[in-house]
Amino acid sequence: ELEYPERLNAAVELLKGGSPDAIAILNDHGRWTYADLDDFSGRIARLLVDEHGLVPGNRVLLRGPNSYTMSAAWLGALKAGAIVVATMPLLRPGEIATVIELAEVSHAIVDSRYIGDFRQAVEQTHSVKHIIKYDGDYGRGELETRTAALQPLPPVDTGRDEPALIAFTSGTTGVPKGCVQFHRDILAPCDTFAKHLVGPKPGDIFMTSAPMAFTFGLGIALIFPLRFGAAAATVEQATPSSMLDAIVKHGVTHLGTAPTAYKAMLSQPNLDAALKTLRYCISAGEHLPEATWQAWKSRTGVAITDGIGSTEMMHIFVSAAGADIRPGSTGRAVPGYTATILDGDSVEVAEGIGRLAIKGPTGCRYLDDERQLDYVENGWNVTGDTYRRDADGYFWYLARSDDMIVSSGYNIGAPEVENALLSHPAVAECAVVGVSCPERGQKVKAFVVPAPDVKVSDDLAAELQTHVKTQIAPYKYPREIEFVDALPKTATGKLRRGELRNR
Ligand code: 3SK
Repeated sequence: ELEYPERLNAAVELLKGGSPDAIAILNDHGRWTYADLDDFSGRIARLLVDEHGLVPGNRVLLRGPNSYTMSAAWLGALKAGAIVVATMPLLRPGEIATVIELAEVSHAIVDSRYIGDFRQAVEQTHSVKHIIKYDGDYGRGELETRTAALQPLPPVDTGRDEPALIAFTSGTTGVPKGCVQFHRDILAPCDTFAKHLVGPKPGDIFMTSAPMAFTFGLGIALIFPLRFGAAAATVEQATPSSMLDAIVKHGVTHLGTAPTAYKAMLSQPNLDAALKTLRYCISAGEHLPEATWQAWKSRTGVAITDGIGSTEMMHIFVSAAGADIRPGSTGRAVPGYTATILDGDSVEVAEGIGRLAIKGPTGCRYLDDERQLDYVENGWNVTGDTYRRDADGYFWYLARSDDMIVSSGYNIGAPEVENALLSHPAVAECAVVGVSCPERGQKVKAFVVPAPDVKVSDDLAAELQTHVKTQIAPYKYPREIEFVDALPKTATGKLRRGELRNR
């Protein structure tokens, strides 16, 4: 049982994790202590409240890559009593507009390099009244200059059961779902997964390729290191090579990224240099193939801690570390969580195959969305993954239970790609599925029925791919397109997606 006081502000608790003069965040632009982060986040809170009329419960959208300023804005919004709505940097205007509408965003703090898409989204919506720009970590933006002379705001007295974060996850129906996380939910993954499986301590330096808008990234880039007095190195453009360079440059000890990135890093020339400091690796976001785990272990000596989590549950709930690892298995329930397997009738299966279901200190709380009834069954959070549990309580991944495509760690809802394709005049009908792919785990494949009189060609396929990239985040585009005369349907007209997947 995790016990938190009734009055709790997660930002305040996190900033207590390290001594004031210890480094909290570092990157190519500088190194900042816990005292710096406390001070800057307090001044941001002051700006929001005194000059932008923010009142507790207002939603503050954050937009930009991981950085010191983004971290300070995240903590500052919480100190001001606001609810953070972080957005994945790759989202397109239409997708940002949906988030703004669903979360009823009133204030936004946006990296100036991402302002164009954001302004287009604001034009399509009505709630955003205050936009404050910042300038990466160069320190020259409006946020930095306007806060320079302000006194930090004393943090607002929030409750442990009051919302602190709305984290969005793509939905299978194409409409994203906002997962509401309370102040206590921000601390819970620190005090379960991070405490028991990772054990961060002062002097450790964490780094991730995942944006803070993805709760996996938030854990590694901010809340885990802060809770335990460690530091986070931030990278803006995380490619396998740039991550390894950053590990060398900043002395990173703990890395969190997706299986595809671990695989890609194995063939980078700068891997050896990174191994001088790197000693703890966390993988999540998609299934870690045993071959990748073995290859990484034999090349680097580091046993990757694999884990499965969800945006709904805030972070990882099944995992194993060190001597507990059984290669190929995701692990066991993280201390504090209970994990089980449910059969089709929602009955628990002691050993065997079924839907992975979880109970614990965090749980799904969708923002006004009836899909809550699909995720929570008799108090169990049903993740949508099919697993096998063995006699020792280890969970072995088999497949996604729904139509979500997981490609290179990104969750991609098939219907949102279909919607984007259908907005092109050459497409009459289409269906999108995930097909197995050695590099990405799964890749997005589209079956397209062309509109009458449209000639199919490789050029048309390329045009459709480009079109999708302009409609939704580019990583969601179909890497393979097959033109077909008709789609397989049931007697009642429902698409037989399974048949397409198996083609
Ligand atoms: O995909 C995962 O396994 C995950 C892990 C931590 C936090 C969020 C997610 C979706």
